[in-house]
Amino acid sequence: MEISALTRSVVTRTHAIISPDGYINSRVPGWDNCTVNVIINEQMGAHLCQTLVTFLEAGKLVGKTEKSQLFFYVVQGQCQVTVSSETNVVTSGHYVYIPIGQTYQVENTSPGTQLITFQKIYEKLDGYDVPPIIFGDAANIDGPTYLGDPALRLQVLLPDTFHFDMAVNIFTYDPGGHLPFVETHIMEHGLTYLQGQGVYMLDQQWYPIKKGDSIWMAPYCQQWFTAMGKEPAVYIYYKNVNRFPT
Ligand code: UGY
Ligand code: MN
Repeated sequence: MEISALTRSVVTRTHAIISPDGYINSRVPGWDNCTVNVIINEQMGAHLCQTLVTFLEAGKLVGKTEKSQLFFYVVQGQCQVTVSSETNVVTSGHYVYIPIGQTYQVENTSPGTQLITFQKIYEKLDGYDVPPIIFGDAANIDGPTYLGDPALRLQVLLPDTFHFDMAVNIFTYDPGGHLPFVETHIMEHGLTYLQGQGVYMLDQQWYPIKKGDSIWMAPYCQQWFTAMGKEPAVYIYYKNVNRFPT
């Protein structure tokens, strides 16, 4: 029998590992007939919000972005998304960027459809317009090698321009592939594993990680990862970018 007093989840001042075994559902106004797991939030000390939404029968999201922009990625399933007056059917691997001040509806969802969302309060830059609505498909985004290592591939899902103050990327590591050095940086991360497994080092602590796990890394949390197992390890991650370091 499994011992229910154990978990792989860890929450510290500089990082968190959130494994699905600890999920408790939240109810969010306007997000109906779905489970919402708030994975990362300011209550943790973070400056982003990351959720996992799993639709039940007749699941639906209706809302308006206000101060925060909303990005979501379809992990599995299918739904119809309307942002302002633009409607598209989206499936696994598709993503949607909703800038501030836009109405949105996610409907006609097939039960079991899952979305990962990232929300960040938008910091507008003088001289740059608010970014446009984006419907994208990760299958159409190139994945060049990362820092010249053929075992690592990075897909950048949002345009890298000063209009945007957040990036969302998909990082793929072949088994044995690893970050080339321990990163120590001002940007914060939120991420979820879409596939595979490996070991993450966060502030000198070592954690086994696998598909379905999520990680928060505060600014300056030291980070390094190596992929293990028989298939590539893949995670989708958020990063705050492109603003003056006040
Ligand atoms: O973009 C990044 O900072 C990325 N290389 N970090 C990470 O995957 N932990
Ligand atoms: Mn990093």
